[in-house]
Formats: sequence, C-alpha cells, structure tokens
Amino acid sequence: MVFGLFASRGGKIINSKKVCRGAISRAPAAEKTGKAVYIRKIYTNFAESKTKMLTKIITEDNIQNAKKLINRSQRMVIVTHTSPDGDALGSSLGLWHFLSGLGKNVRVVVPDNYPAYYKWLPGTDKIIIAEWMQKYASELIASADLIFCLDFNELRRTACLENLVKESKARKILIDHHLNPAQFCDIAISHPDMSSTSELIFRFICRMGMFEYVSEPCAECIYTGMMTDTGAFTFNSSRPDIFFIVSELLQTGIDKDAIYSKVYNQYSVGRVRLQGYVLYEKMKLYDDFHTSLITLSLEEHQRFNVQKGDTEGFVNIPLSMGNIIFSGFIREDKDMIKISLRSKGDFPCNRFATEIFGGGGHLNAAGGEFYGTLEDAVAKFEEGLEKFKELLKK
Ligand SMILES: [Mn+2]
Repeated sequence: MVFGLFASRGGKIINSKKVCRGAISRAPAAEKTGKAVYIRKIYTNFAESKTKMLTKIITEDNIQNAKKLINRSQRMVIVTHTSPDGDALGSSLGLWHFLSGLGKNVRVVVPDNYPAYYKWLPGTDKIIIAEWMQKYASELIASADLIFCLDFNELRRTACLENLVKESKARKILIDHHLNPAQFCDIAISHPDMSSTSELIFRFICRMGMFEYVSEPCAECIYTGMMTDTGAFTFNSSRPDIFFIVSELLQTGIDKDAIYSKVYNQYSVGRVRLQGYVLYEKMKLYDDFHTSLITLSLEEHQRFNVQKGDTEGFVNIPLSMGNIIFSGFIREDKDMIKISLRSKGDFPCNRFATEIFGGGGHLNAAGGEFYGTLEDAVAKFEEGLEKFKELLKK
C-alpha cells in the first residue's frame, strides 16, 4: 500500500523502492512460475490503488519532522497514561515493535500496572511499570533523547511520570486522539476524530512509508488498541478507513477472533458475579432522563475479590436497553472516586465530564475523578442530569 519510499537499514530510515509486504507476500505461490510477473503486477497495481484508499490524516510536516527525530535519536522511551487500557498498551507496544524492528533502543514505561487480560500482548514482558521500578524508570526517561507520549492529552495523565517527562531534555512527540491537547511536545500528532491512538500509530508508520515493518506482533498490538477503544467496533468506528486498516492488519497473519477472546472472554468468577450484583442491586434508572447509574463502594469491590480492570465494561451494559442513552458508573477507589460515562447517539459525555467533574474524553465515552464521598459524587451526577436535561429528555 504505501510503497515504501523509505526502508530502514541499521536503524536509519532511508529511501528504497520496496513494495509493501501486504502486496507481495500474498502472491508467493506463483513466484517461480511464468505467471509470477503477471500476478506480481496485479498485486502491485492493487496495492497502488489501496494507497489512495487510506486518507492522509497526519500532516506531511509532522511526518517529516518525526522521521528526522527518529533517525537521529538513539535512546527512546514510550510513555502512556495511568491505568493503561487496551489502546494505551496497544499503541505503545505497536510502536515499540516497529521501532525495535528498525534496530532502535526503545523502552515502554507505564505509570502503573494494567489488567491481567492484556498480559498476553506480545512485548508486555519488556514493559517497565514505574510504580514498581521507580529508579529504573526515572533513569530511562532522564537519559532518553526522544520520548513518545501516547494516548493522553495532558502530562498529568501520566501520574508519577509527569515530572520525569517534564524535566527530561528529550525531544517529545505526542500521538493521541483526545480533545484539546496541552502543548508539552515538540511535535503534536493529535487527531480527536480517530478511533484510537493505535489507529494513529498505523497511519504514522504507513505515512513514513514503512508498512512492511508492521510485523505480526506489531499488528496484534495495534488491532487490540483499535478493538478495545471502539467496544469491538461497535462505536466510533463507522469510517471505512478503519476497516481498510483492519484488513491490512489481518494480512500480517493476526487472528482477530482469538484476540477478541483473549481480551473479552477472560473474566474471573468474581467479576461475573459482581456484574450480576451491580445490575440487579446497584443499577439506578432515571427514566425521564433516559439515564442509568451504577455505583460501587470500595467495600463492595473488595467483597467480590475482583482485580484491577475487572469493572471495565460495566458502564456499557445499561446502554443495551432501548430507552437508555446515557450511562454513568461511579466507583469508589482508595484515594478518589472514579467516574465513567458512556452514551449512544449524540449525547456528549465529554461535555458532561468536563462541566460536572472537570474530566474529559470523547463524545460517547468520557470520564473524570471526584474527591469526596460516594454520596457527594452521586449528588453531583444528579445535578448534572438537571443541567443537561434538554439533551437527555428529548
Ligand atoms: Mn485511546
């Protein structure tokens, strides 16, 4: 597809005339026969037409500048947001596989641990969890000459990494899809209309003309990020480009059904029982507002012996009811109250999150934090419903 104007040798991105692997490797059987040239041509033409199918989202300036920085950097670090989700991990590891493939010295540093059902992602064994290896994480960040900031729009989202990244002399490249990015990077590749940061990583690699360096493990990570940030392609995923990209990823050999199962069919018994409990006992409906709210206290959370990430997805379930367009999930954590918001249609979760809880996010998925009691957070949520009643009651 991208006709590799650039390939890498010895860690440097240089010009080459390579044709993308997706195009050639699908026609290997005929390679030794007389048909080879003919078939090769068909595939090449097909690939050429495909190049045009992927709209150019990232600006040429950003691509050229990022490429220069990659070429001249030796020690790279990829950082992402606290409580890393599928997209944070998928984009970070996808980029890590790509840069490692170029022979670069690159590490992924995450602020804290991530859910166990992402442990299978290729490369997680190389991830540095800063909370557990603080000294090593700060050394890596301090001595880096290039830092990639993935899947967050403000440095405070990196929690314990915030000051380390701020103080590092490294050049910084942001790749993200959250609204209103703060200016803390030398290059900002920010596209809030994209499904995921992982989609942007794919586009970033392709625009540099290096699709052939998207290995199967790299594709697996990128696909996982796109899948989890779109609820397995059930929201924020109607652009044809998304399925074009998925098709390209599948050609590397990944098994999308297996990936789905590895992420979504891995629940513990505690998680499944807790789900039954919250839906039966804890789901409150505000019929006039087409809204539902689930709350969960720290005590309840502990009673079911659930692990980090085990309540992920609860907030989506009430949206499966025909009359519900807005769903809130308020969970008491050790040091704060976590707010998750989801909607279907055009109700703006991000506006609600910002105006009521000082948080942010996307139209159909947003969140925030609240410091106070669970009861106060619920009262605040209910005030918000009043404030947004025009949009909710229609
Ligand atoms: Mn994301």
